[in-house]
Amino acid sequence: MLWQKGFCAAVALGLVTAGTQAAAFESQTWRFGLEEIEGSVQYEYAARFAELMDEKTDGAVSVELYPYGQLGGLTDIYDAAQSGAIQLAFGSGFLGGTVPESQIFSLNFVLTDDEWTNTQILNSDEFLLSDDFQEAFRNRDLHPIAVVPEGWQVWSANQEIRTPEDMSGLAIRTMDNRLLRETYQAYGADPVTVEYGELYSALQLGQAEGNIQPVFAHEEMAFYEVQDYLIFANHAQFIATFMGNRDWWDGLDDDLKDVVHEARQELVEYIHDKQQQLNTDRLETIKDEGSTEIVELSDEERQAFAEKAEPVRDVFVDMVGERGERMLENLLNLVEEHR
Ligand code: 6CS
Repeated sequence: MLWQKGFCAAVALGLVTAGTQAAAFESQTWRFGLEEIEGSVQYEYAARFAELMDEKTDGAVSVELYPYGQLGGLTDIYDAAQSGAIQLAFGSGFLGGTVPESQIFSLNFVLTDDEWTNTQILNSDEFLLSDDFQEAFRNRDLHPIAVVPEGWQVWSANQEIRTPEDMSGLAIRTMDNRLLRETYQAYGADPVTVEYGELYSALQLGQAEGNIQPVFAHEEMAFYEVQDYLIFANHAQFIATFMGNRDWWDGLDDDLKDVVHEARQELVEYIHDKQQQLNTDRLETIKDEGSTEIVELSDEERQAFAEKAEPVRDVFVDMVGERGERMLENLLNLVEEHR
């Protein structure tokens, strides 16, 4: 069953009162590596998580945030989480090399057209707590705690894109995973991989001709300044997984694990509202600046991309095997139930 908005937070708050009354927690510091800079969706999530942990443990648990750049590049963050050098991290597109099954979030035209419905499906017990999803991370020394959609992915380019033909040969930058490269090749593009922190100059110098980000990132990383068009196809949401080091997680007291689960439940609605607000506000900033053309694809135009994206589901299954196949089947069934 999907939650009504407001209901999940209320339930979680009820649990908080019951869950934290008796427990006294040992003083500890958790380091949290982010793939994004201060002011981003991941930063807002982590900052609220830190506040909640502080409140719920009477100050015993302190969460330190390490925004993008402080721990090195993206894969350095995942390495640090796998080794236990940091306890917590976000992982999204670049995580495909570490947790191949996480590329399920890179598939296009799989979820519904409603962001709140998708957020609930991805955080439901049936998906998040399924053995297959949990094992995909746990077999790589990580433990998935929550799934965080950060807004619709939006293309940018120096030309209008309405059809796959318009994308032909475009050196569009994708995050480093095979699924994304296969998807954009299926659209006819010629994808290139660039680290997040090097992307502005790659776009400026023409080494990359197009980009794929949620609006807040196009704005806060200033990518839109070196691209002429923002193109809304609502083909996928940007999705990150909030995860911990597996052995660290397994070593936590059950009371503390319960507190983390209470926090993650409260954060489902909090971050959904926050990401929508950030993406809406930052689109206004881009529009006010006045140098970017906004293009919205019609349902018919989207359909042409959806048809090309469908066979890439088989690539995902070939790449990640039976566990991935079951994960995709599970996700498609949940989407079908809630569409
Ligand atoms: O495109 C990227 O590499 C990055 N974009 C966002 C919005 N978050 C993290 C990710 O690595």
